Amino acid sequence: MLTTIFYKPYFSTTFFNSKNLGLLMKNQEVADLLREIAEYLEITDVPFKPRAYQRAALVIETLAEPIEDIWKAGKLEDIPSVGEGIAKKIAEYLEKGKSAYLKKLKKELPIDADALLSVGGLGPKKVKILYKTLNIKNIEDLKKAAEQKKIRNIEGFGEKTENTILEGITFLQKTENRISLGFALPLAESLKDQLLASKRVHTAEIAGSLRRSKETIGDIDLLAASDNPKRAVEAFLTIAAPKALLGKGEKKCSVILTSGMQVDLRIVKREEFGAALQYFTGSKSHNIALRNKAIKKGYKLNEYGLFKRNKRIAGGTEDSIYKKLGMAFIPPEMRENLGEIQLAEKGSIPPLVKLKDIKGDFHTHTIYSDGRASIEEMIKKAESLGYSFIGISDHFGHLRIANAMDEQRIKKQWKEINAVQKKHPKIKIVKGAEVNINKDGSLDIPPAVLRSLDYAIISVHTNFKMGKQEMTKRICDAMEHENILVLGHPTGGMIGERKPYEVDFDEVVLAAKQHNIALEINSQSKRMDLASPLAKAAIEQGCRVSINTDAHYPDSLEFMRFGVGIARRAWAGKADIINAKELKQKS
Ligand code: DGT
Ligand code: CA
Ligand code: CA
Ligand code: ZN
Repeated sequence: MLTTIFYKPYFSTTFFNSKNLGLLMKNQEVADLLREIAEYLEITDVPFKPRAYQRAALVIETLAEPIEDIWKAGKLEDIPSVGEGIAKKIAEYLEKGKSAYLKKLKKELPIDADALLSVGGLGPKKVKILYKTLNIKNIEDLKKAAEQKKIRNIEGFGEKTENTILEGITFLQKTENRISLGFALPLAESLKDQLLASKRVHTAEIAGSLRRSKETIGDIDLLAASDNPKRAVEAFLTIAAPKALLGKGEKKCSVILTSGMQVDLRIVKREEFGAALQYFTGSKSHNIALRNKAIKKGYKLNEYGLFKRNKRIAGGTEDSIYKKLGMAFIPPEMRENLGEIQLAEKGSIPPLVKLKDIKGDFHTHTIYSDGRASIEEMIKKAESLGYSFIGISDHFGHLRIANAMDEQRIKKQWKEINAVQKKHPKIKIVKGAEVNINKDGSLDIPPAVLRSLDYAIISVHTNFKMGKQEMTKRICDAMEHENILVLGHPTGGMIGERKPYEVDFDEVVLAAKQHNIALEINSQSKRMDLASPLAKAAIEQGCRVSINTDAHYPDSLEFMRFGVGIARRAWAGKADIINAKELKQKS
């Protein structure tokens, strides 16, 4: 299972640049194909090969060039980690749109490997046993067998595993249709930009949970103002090229994109735009509370405006509505009916952290561990973002799959950092490491090396399955060590893939506060960890937060904005975020 942890989350933002939105789709398709092949090989117990396929998938998904171009130039084998065998399979897929090899693997092992492996607690070995003993081929079979208490009787499974499987299925069904903010936002922005460029609308805006920066999105809501709604809808349908049309009216439509994401578009009149934006931004409970405030004042509030008797008194802008209701403007991220309306009435909405407040990133990887770029490439990108510092935190220790560094390699890395630092004097490079928290709460790093770092990020990458108490003790014990700046991805969840491990979060917050360790908001698309409710709770307890990208590729440093959105949902101000301050000299 480790493989999925390290290879799945690193998604290049280049994939979603509007100019190559379509072109790089194939790269993702090919990466998905190779991963699926890897899964079948892993279940069939083929040695080494699965890892090779996974490596190739990771490389291809972050390529900035369309894979078809590379194939046409006959250069597939020039791609790092792509050998002759894998190149042949890619070529076949690009030529025919399918893979005979995968078909053969599926024939030999007729199960839905992808789905079964995404259930928490199930690895390749267990999937194989379940197939051999109970003929379990898909999630339905699995659920039925678990409910009928058949799984507990298989050797090596037991009642606990059976329950874990059932919980895993419930989790998947609850989350499978929600998409990470990190995937949905660039796509929605591209659609919005193209709609604006079509000149069929005056204005367009992203609404719904996406505008509120929620970590996962049910569907994309787009809103536009136009005098000719019918033509605006037609323009949108041409741009979106959906694979399915769920509904279409004079002023709206609802579609499913080829990526599977749902988009709702509504077209309104210019003078209604602010009211519609307010309404369709939600949240629903914020809107209900706001509508009640309006009623108390003798007004009526709906998606067309704020009305006194039947006269519209506000609605062109959101600002005008909040103002007429006697409130300060409420940032979309705060609109969850958690007390923000009362604050707005008192005029005391706190100033929230902004992307431009961010001075640097503490969590990044380079080719010294499992990153894809050199130290200098990462530094150059950080400089282009205007950062005053950047922390390099390659994995250290025994995590083989993450290509973790040992003492010799980290010393070599420091030399290179010193050299790069000389070439780039304007940005301060800090020497960090990401250290695995061992099962017993010790750290996978010799104390002397830990002390010689500028800082360490500690995180859980192994042994996710343990009791709540045990996990809490493990993490709190680990925080006792010196020189720790950040607890990385504190809950360990992966959106749509793995639920968070069990831990007493209040205890973690207390320990972090006591040792002056910041909790991370990891902005990697698959992680978004901490999510906003926990980040908010931590900040309320006086705990500090570090918003990091966990970038394994230069462009991934741009994931920072997702984390900032989550921090804003947590009502974070600049002072709550350790990387919204200049670096302190190490004492
Ligand atoms: P999602 O898509 O599940 O991540 O969450 P939202 O918040 O984007 O929800 P969605 O797409 O169903 O609706 C978009 C917004 O439209 C929602 O935030 C508030 C507004 N809205 C939708 N249905 C209702 C409703 O029945 N009453 C009120 N007051 N507002 C609604
Ligand atoms: Ca939505
Ligand atoms: Ca919607
Ligand atoms: Zn990392």
